Amino acid sequence: PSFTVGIVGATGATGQELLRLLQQRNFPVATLRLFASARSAGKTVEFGGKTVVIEEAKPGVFGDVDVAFFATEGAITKALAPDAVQAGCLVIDKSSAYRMDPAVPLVIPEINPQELRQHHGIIANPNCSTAVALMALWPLHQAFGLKRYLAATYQSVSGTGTDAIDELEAQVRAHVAGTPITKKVYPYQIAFNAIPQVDSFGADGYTGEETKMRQESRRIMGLPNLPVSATCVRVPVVQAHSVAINAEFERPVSVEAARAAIAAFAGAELVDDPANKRYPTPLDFTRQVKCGVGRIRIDTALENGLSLWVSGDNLWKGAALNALQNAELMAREGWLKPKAIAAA
Ligand code: 11C
Repeated sequence: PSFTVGIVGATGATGQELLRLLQQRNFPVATLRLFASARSAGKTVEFGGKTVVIEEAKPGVFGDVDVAFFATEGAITKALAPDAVQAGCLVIDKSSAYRMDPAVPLVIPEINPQELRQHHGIIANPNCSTAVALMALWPLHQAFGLKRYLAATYQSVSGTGTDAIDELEAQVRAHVAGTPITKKVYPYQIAFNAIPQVDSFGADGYTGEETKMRQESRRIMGLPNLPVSATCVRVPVVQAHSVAINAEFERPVSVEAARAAIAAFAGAELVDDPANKRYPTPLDFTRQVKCGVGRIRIDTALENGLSLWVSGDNLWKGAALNALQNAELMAREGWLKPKAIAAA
């Protein structure tokens, strides 16, 4: 079957990648409906040789939509998703709005696909840093039993959105031209810098992003007490996040067995040949389906520990791709049906 597909937040960084992926991966789209803020309504987008006019995202627009990808901030999802669900539309949300709601499955299809069956109209997708980290940690957990992990992220500016990409580029240009550098999106200059703050601070001193990594890792891997401590850092990279991970396991580890586990996992590509300077970088893993894992070595400070590095596209596996993979799996399994067929 083919579907009436909606994208809410069609003009944003994730929405744009979703449009690219829908075409590239041949998702069965019968009709495409694009929604964005009133500001973008009326603009047009080319999709599959047709011109699609962007409509204002507002209640009442989901009547004939089978599946809507929400590529928006949590507040917008919260305001519109209940209306879409009411209209019988499956909501696949990339925001943080429903990730910790026990009634909403939070799914990475390579890890917990079975949970897609237990939805009540909304499927949540993980935070981008969590998704990228778990593409390395899940196969290692399968191999050795994950006990705890520590992480430091190197997050690209596209995680913040298109304004942040523009800000980085403008600051680089100003630097080269010798003109004053201005900032609006981030509290500090991002060009030629690193900012150890992603999202706002909680009472415990951790940022929202760091807390999400802990909570979402636990939920997706089904390890409710897993100790996780992260430091999330914004770096002047446009697309693809990287994470340096130190992980401790229940059972003895070896670099060879870890490499074999990563190489055998569908969500990861092993790039680990230090003698030849081969390891993943964000540029190499921009717009790639898999996340790159390398620099695997025995951790010198942890028991049964591994140190490693992973780079993966925050807008793909961290957002649009994971959302689409969830929809693809549901369509393949017959868990997602066009409304007309479902009603017959
Ligand atoms: C960033 N991870 O890179 C954020 C963006 O919870 O979906 C996405 C926030 C989220 O800034």
